[in-house]
Amino acid sequence: MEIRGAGRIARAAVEALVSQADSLAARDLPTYRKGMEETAAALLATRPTAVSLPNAIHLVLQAMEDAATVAEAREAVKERGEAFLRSSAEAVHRIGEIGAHHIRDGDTVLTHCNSEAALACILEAHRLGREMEVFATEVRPGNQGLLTLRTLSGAGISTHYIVDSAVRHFMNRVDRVFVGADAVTVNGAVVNKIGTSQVALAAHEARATFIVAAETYKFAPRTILGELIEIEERDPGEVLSPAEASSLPNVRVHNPVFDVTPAAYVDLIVTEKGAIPPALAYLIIRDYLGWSLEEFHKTFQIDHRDQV
Ligand code: RI2
Repeated sequence: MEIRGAGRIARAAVEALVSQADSLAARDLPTYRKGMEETAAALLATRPTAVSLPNAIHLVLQAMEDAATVAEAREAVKERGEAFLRSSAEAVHRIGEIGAHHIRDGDTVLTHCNSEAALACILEAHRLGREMEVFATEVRPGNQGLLTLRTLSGAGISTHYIVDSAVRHFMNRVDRVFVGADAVTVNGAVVNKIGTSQVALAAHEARATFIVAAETYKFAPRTILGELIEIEERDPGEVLSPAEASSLPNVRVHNPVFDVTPAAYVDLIVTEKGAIPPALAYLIIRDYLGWSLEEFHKTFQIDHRDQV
């Protein structure tokens, strides 16, 4: 929880890989590869939901594939890692530029949680001189809404702070909802901070446009195979203090930190490659992440009959 936001999590993991690539001592290439893979496994185990993490790690480790020596592998990982860090920052910038087109002068925008990509759209619209008001939610139990408030207030944007359960109450005043994503599945469903799906339902009912800002590496290739995104459950103590909980022996506290918004409630996904309807998620996975169903079959030697 020290590092918030799916994009920042991926960048922190890549920075760790680059640093490990530099310092890992190994006599031969297989030992070096094994050491890097162990590092990757440790990083992957930190957060189960944000698919930006495995996507970024996979991309960087793949760079070692053609290396013939330890020195070549080390250089390749560093180069690929640094390229990822640059392109990831550029992606957020580009998403901001594209997303800002969807905010009109006079709009009221609502955002939930603290997404760098979603905020980039709001900040860019503000920079372009669009008059707007923003509603930002509290985001129980982690209170990431406070981070959002600091960014918005710091930029001089007029902001209303509301508890999560007040979203529907205010939704009739909202024109656009902007949220980020921890993962986007092949069918365009969006996995994001808990409460996002309720925001989407309220937006749908009130006919407010629901826009997701997500870099292409937030799209989840393995969902092509029907794999589900694991929803992280965090410590119940974040919701109810252990002292309170111990006085309530018949109560079980649940703390899922992400939820799934079906594609039907998503109007647009703004990526650095352009804004797409959720139905085009497969194209992002195939064309920008390089994974197609055919590739999965080749890589994992999956028999078509097993897919039925
Ligand atoms: P960016 C965050 O989750 C929030 O769910 C946010 O909407 C999403 O990541 C995307 O954030 P967490 O990883 O990558 O902080 O756009 O739990 O910053």
